[in-house]
Amino acid sequence: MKLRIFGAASMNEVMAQVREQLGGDAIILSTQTDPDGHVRVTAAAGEVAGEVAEDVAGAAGDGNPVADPLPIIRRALVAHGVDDSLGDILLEAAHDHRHSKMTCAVAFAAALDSCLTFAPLPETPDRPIMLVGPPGAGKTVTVAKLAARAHLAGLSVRVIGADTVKAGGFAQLQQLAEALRIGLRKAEDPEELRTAIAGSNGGDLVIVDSFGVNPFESDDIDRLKQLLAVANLEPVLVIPAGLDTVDAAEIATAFASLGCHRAIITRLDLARRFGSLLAAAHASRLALSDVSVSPNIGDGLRSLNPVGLARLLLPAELHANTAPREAENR
Ligand SMILES: Nc1nc2c(ncn2[C@@H]2O[C@H](COP(=O)(O)OP(=O)(O)OP(=O)(O)O)[C@@H](O)[C@H]2O)c(=O)[nH]1
Ligand SMILES: [Mg+2]
Repeated sequence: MKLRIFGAASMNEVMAQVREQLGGDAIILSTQTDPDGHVRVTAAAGEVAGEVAEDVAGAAGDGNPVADPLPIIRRALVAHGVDDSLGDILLEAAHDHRHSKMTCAVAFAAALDSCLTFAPLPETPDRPIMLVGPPGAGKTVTVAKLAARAHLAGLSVRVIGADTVKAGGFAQLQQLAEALRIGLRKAEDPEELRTAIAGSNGGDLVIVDSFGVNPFESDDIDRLKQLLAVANLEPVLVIPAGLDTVDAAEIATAFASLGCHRAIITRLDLARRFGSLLAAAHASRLALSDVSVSPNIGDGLRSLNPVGLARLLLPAELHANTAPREAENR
């Protein structure tokens, strides 16, 4: 999703720019006419659909437009333990994006959008995905959630358990696979993984569960590299909220150097400060993908977008008629 601000001498001209650059389905968040007649429009890219569009519409209606959202955003950043250097970058971006008739959530979302990347997992990725991450991050539960989500959407799902380290790791997946009648295979080593992936051709979604990796241990990294080398896989980092900010940034950066482009954040329900999430995404340049807010497989995952993240970070009282947990769940 992209939030963009357009400006021109007339509304017609500005809307032509919006249509040209964001397409006919663009969502208009706010319009403003300056005293000199110059028109400014804030719009979100048209392909945002469903819950993202609801988020955008909701945030545009969150509270009243504030004359200066920066003090509120600054307080939120401090409360979440965002360090000064990243805080300054976000505040500067918010400063560039603010204008009247914009609610605090939308101004903050625009700043987050310009400093971080958001890329939800596609429903049917063009290559198998392998969830990777530190021990206990929530990889296996997230594999189960992704598989359940795809299965419920009527897609064909193949799961491959390649965690040969944790006793009971495969049994965890087996229970789910049996309940949903999802195809599950075990891969004890890289060669078996290669065979399992080759045998999964034709599935809409192929997901591999991997073992916990300490990214600061060269043996762990070598073993993960061997798994990643067997096929054209997309490794997706699974990292929990609530870590120390610097640790989270270093862990995410280490996994980015192993080929990850996206991160799924788990245990959002167990954390109250999300500075580490911002630090990890900014330092590693990983795109924020989905978030997990519960250990229950049925509770699934929610894709994260700039507006959802802004609402998560801002004080709940700014979300008129929106309970804090609901805001986080979007
Ligand atoms: N509260 C909460 N708990 C979670 C969430 N995701 C996972 N968990 C719990 O975190 C623990 C570890 O989850 P796993 O999926 O086994 O983690 P893993 O990364 O596969 O662990 P290893 O295979 O040992 O590396 C379990 O108790 C899960 O129920 C979440 O979003 N919220
Ligand atoms: Mg596991």
